[in-house]
Amino acid sequence: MLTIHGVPLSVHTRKPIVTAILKKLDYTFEVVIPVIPDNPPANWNTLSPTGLIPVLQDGGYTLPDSTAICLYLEKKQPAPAILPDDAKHYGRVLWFDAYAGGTIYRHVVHPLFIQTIVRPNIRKESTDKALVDDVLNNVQPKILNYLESQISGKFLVGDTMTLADIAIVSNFIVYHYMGYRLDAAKYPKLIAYIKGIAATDAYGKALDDERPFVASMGLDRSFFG
Ligand SMILES: N[C@@H](CCC(=O)N[C@@H](CS)C(=O)NCC(=O)O)C(=O)O
Repeated sequence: MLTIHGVPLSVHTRKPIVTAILKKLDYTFEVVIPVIPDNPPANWNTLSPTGLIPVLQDGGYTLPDSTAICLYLEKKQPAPAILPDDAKHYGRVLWFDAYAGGTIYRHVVHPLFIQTIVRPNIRKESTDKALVDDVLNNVQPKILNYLESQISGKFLVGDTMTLADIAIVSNFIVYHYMGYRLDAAKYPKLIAYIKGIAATDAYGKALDDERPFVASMGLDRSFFG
């Protein structure tokens, strides 16, 4: 049995969850909230060398990092594939996965999450509004324009859901949960794309499963119906 350690809400934890659901792999879930001091289990440093979530356990085998876990699950249960056979498609999927974690999360979703959720709700500190404005006005437009230019159908690469869609959309789930919205006049394809991926069976099930946690955090899931 697979165990995924993390938070249902987390951008990176959602990647192995959607992948496991898509591949019909049974898993159990262990909640670990790294931003809350002393929350991690006693052996957390051994399970997660970075202290970050997610971490997978498969029997005695332990694997951190969302991308490593998704690629492991791809080998364990190849169908349906989240990585294409075609070399160029394969390369593009890995690129979008890297862009999701290294750029969208790191420079947009993570700073917004710290300022919008962690500081006011968990640490009881004030939000740095100038930092939020800088992300929204100066950092995100280049990223959103780029994504808008890359979307030509239901999926980012090829004609089935890949790790690219799983990783990119996971960022925008949290973005919308925090109450931020994309400008429909500027990003119509991106908005339709996010809604389309979120409505697929596997993504929809993952989002349904995280409803109680989202509600308990007082987050806004109105964008997803
Ligand atoms: N490269 C890692 C990044 C994981 C990551 O940044 N996880 C976030 C949650 S989405 C986390 O653990 N944040 C807690 C912290 O920064 O202390 C992966 O893909 O798993």
